[in-house]
Parts: sequence; structure tokens; C-alpha cells
Amino acid sequence: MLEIRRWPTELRAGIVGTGFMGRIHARAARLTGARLAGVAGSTAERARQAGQLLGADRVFDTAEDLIESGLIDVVHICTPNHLHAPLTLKALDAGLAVICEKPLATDARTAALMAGRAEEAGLLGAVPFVYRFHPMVREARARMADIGRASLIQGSYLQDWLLEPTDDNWRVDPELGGPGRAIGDIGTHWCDLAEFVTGDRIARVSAQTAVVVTDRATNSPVLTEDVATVQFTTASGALGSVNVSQVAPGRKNRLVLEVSGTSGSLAFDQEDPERLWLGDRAGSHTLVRDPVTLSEAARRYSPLPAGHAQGYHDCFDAFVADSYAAIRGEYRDGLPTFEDGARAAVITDAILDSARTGEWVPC
Ligand code: SOE
Repeated sequence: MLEIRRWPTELRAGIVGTGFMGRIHARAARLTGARLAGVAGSTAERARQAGQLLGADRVFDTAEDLIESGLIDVVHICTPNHLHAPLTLKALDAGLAVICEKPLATDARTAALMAGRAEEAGLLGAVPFVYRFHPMVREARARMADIGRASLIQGSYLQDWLLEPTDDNWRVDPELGGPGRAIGDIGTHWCDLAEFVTGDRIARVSAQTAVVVTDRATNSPVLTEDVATVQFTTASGALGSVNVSQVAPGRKNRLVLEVSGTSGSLAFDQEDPERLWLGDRAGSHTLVRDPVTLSEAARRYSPLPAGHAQGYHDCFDAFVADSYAAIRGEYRDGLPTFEDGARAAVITDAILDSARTGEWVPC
């Protein structure tokens, strides 16, 4: 566990990045009781607009100004991926706690450096692997003992928002997003969730990647993968596979994880997060989220009664709440830290390596 510095006063949150994720972080920070003390973006004008929209106390011309202002306790870094490392290191040097979007860095060595630096500084570094905060994910984790020894861990993470050549985004550009796009952007979520739920580690991978849409408006030729398929074995000897795509028509944000064990199976679908499928030789059933009957671990993330659907925002808010609790010295089980971000970067590098060489790669 990290040695965390304690802040006695109301946390002052700064948001760097004014896109979709910046807004999600800002909302969660507010709900968690922090002050939205400052915002910065890629340009002063964008920061001004976001500052107005979000009602931030101050607008900073640059991320560096925000970090060095002395007015911020915790910075949320929601920029394109290539800026995660330099801004995080600057923030840690300035004594700030950091919540940095995934992928933590665009290569494993840099991600490890960031995790090491946070630990040395005694500052929290957290990474929003937020699907961990679905109550039914916690329930799945709590029920792993019931399914026996895992033999097969499999699933997929499918989206379609990059299906057309006219769909474009900074993530497509390796200079901004890093060398692995679908893997870094969404494959990391799946691998984190698989390891989190099972408590097992992906030990080696064999992967293939492909670019499907070869030309996009600002990225031609496209150099980062649209789809990937990964086979793996785990430390405990289970076999597994995951398919990842950002060009799967009709699939919006479908992360499915299924684990088969020696006595039972379970499956979770991120687009249907109020349910958990459970099966054994005698039959199967769907467990619906109900705080009255859930495990203690799942109940903690289940503030609403059964039948009152929880979702993505709830996960994000719970993640930020647990991050802020950790900043104050209270570590809650399952908080994804920079260690987890660095672990995801190791798996990403191994997948890209394997896809390039055709070899199995340890991770
Ligand atoms: C875009 O692919 C994206 O917003 C990811 O960056 C998020 O991490 C994922 O939760 C949804 O899709």
C-alpha cells in the first residue's frame, strides 16, 4: 500500500483536459465534496469555456500554470495520452496527488517510472479503471471461490465509434495516443478487470492486431490497430482469450468477461451492469443487483435500492470518492493505483510485441 500524505482541509481539485473525460472527472470531484479549484485545457480559450461550463474557481492558461499555482491539492489529468507522463511527473514534483487517465503512459517503462515516483513522493497516483466499481463486478470477485479453479477466462471489448473513415480522433495518432490504440484505450480495461475479478495474472500472450480502416481524415495511413485478438495463459494455468475492436458495428461499449471454473461459471456485461450471470452443471441464473442480498464488497458500491439502475457515472463517482479517501489516508480495497496502470502498460507492450513478432511474450 502507498504511504499517503494527509490533507487536513477540503481538497482543491484541478482538471487538466476539457473533453468528455474532463467533464466526467469534474462532476465526480464535485460530488465527492472537493472544490473545483481550477481547470486547464489544450488552449486558453478551451479552458475558459470549460471553466464557465463547469463553474471552476479559476481558469489557467496552461496545465503547468495550474500544477504550479499552489492552489491545487489533486490534479486530474484527462489529456491525450502522450501528456500523461510529463504532466504527472510535474504534478508529483509539485507535491500534488494525481488521478491520471488510462493508459497511464504510452510504454511500460515510463508507466513504471511514474508509479515509482508516486510511491517515493508518498502521493496517491490513481488510474480510472472504473469498471471495477460496478457492484456486480465486486460481486463476481467475491464469488470467485464458488466457481472453483478457473480453467477459461474469456471475453471481449467491442465499440463502433471508429467504424467509418470519417471517424477520427487523437487516439488514432501514435504520437498522441501511443503505439497501441484499441489495446491501450479499451483492451487495458478488459485485462485489468480480468485480473481484478479472478485475482489471477495474465502470464504470457500471443496476439494479432489489424488496421481495418486504413485512411482517416487526419490519419493516413492509419498506424494503430482497430482490432486485436489475444490468447493468453495465466499464472495459475488457466487459458484465456480476449477480442478487442473499435470497429464492431452496433457494439457501443460492450465489455464482456466470462470465467469458467471447475465447479461453476460467471459472466459480466458492462452494458448490462445490474446483472451477473451464474452457472453450474445443474443450470444457470441471473443475479440482479440488490443491496439486501449482495456480498459486503458489492453492497458498499450499491447506494441505490434494487430496481433503481446504477451505471457508469456511479462507477466513476465511487472511484473518485475512493481516490480522495486514499489521499486522506483511508485506503479502500480495489482502488486502481499507478501500480495497476503500470501493470496494464506491461500487458499492452507484451501484446504489441507479440503481434509484431508472432511470438508468445511473457508479461
Ligand atoms: C473511448 O474509447 C472510451 O471513452 C475510453 O477511453 C474509455 O476508457 C472507455 O470507458 C469508453 O471508451
